Amino acid sequence: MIDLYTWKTPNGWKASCTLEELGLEYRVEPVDLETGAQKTPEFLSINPNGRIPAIIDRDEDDFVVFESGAILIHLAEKAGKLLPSDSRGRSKVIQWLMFQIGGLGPMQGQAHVFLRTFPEKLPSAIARYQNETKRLFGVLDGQLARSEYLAGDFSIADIANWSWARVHGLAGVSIEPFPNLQRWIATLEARPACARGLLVPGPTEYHLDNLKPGLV
Ligand SMILES: N[C@@H](CCC(=O)N[C@@H](CS)C(=O)NCC(=O)O)C(=O)O
Repeated sequence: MIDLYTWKTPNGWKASCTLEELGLEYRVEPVDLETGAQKTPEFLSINPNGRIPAIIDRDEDDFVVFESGAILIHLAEKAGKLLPSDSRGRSKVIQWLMFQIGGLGPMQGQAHVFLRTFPEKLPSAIARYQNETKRLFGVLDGQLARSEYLAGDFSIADIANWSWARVHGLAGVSIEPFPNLQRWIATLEARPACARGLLVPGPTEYHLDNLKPGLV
């Protein structure tokens, strides 16, 4: 049994969609970012970084994992799925997972913040992060022109990047120039397990006219 601490955001969906895809049993502990639940002493004792997601693996002496990439690897290894065991196959998946964690997530997240929630409108900051997000979408599109999924078979790398790319509109970056990215987003949206994961811990309230500061 896994306890999943999460909220309705791309990094949260990475964990919930992975759990659904793997068919692992889990319990949801909502961490309402809008009330600051992620900064309470109780949650900071689970994730000292005060961000979601985090898990507690009850089958492994209550082993705690924070950082979404580490969570996805832990879950994939636990289930023996979505991460190859041979060293090169595994490396390819981890490369594209790191691409999301170190690149797409931070850049797209900042594009969203500077575009929609930052108190000042700074055109140069907005352009910087939107351009970088667009460049990274181009990298994904190029890879997806060569293969159906990012790293061989469907994997945790796909779930991680898709969780962000699907909400490109929040960052104001169009995917219109990227047909392979569009095709792959549609493929993942159609997976029943991914669709279930997107409803954890509840239906999303992401409407472009109803965005709260700093939650991505
Ligand atoms: N590097 C972290 C980033 C986690 C993260 O930024 N989570 C956001 C939600 S998508 C969050 O908890 N934001 C609340 C806050 O910053 O207080 C990971 O990949 O787990």
